[in-house]
Amino acid sequence: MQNGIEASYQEAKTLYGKHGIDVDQVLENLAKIKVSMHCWQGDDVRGFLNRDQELTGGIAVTGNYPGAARTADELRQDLEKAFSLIPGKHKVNLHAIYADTDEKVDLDQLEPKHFESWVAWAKEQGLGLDFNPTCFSHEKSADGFTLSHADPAIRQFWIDHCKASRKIGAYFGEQLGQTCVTNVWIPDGYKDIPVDRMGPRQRLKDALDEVFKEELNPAFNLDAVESKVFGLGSESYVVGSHEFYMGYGIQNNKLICLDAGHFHPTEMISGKLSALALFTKGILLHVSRPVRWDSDHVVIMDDELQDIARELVRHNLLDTTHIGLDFFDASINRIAAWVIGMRNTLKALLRAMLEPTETLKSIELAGDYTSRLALMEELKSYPFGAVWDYYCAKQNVPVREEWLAEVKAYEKEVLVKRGEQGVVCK
Ligand code: RNT
Ligand code: ZN
Repeated sequence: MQNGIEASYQEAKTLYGKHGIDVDQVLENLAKIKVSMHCWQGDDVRGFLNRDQELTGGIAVTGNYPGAARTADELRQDLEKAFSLIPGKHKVNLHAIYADTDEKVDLDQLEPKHFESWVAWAKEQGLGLDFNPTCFSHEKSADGFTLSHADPAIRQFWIDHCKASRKIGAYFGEQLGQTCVTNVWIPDGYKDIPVDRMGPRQRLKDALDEVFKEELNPAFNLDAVESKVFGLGSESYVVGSHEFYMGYGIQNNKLICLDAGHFHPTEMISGKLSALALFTKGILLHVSRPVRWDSDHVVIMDDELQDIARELVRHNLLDTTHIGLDFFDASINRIAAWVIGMRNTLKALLRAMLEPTETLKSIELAGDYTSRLALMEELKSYPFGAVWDYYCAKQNVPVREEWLAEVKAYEKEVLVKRGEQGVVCK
């Protein structure tokens, strides 16, 4: 271990120890947390199934940084690079369009066999997998509707796709011995003020009932539903709103997915966790960063990220919460984007775990709000960085910004040698 890291760690341990925190134990607990890293940051949500389709559904990737992965092998290589710079063992979150096959197959016909290479790779790397049906970037979603489409044939296509996706999720879970979360998000909505707000919601409810009809082993697959309240092209009305999915999820025992970017600009998901947790069997998080809108910027160590982490730790929600990332920035090195988002998420969890929760709670209960504020503010400058550095060193990943040099070297050796985006080299 580098000079100074161990010594700083020991000093930090003494300081936290005064508040009764066992820092070694904290690091053991941190190592058990898996964060699901979203594959789609690696290639701007293009996937491999129908790469000629433009990205639709109101999700937009801006930027043209060189080196986006064009094949499953390239994406896996990039994911491996990123994971080598992130402490811990984690999961990869796949979308249906990332099927790795030479077969010409449409979304409603997908099967586990189209993902065999991902499973083999995940086994070899010791990773878990999560999954998502891709209800966008397809000719059948061109008018902005999928599971709530008024045309029964189109609706059926998306129902079949979501059913197929759950089976792929269960296959991941069974093969890897780790539960897969299959998350349904659809873009359905209207740009302008609708007349009938209920019809599409009734159709979505019925379609979901159909999708989830088949019971799957919850040890292998858990279903989640993701809401939003507005989007590009669905500014006036979103079928799968927060209330819709909160109702559906609670009534049907589904995980409710909260995406940090899917609410009104000052509405924070951290504040929702303690309420939702009392009524749901679990929560899926899409940790993201909205800048003025649902812009999906790279996750940084901002107040909301720390509040999310604090809520999970203070209320013991880590066992029932599935933490995933969801952002896409093509204006910077895509591997750096992953590493920054993952390291920040883990670092925020560590900071939260280094808080003297019980002391703070008892001060609050005693009504001593002066001490509560004073302590919470002082704790902000406690040396969590020394603990984080030690953790990275112990986990054999680069300490502090040392990882950046590795990303730059990889960019030079691998990424810039890739051709223009869109040129697929098999
Ligand atoms: C879109 C949702 C959704 C997607 C991914 C690609 O607003 O956040 O989770 O970002 O499925
Ligand atoms: Zn999301």
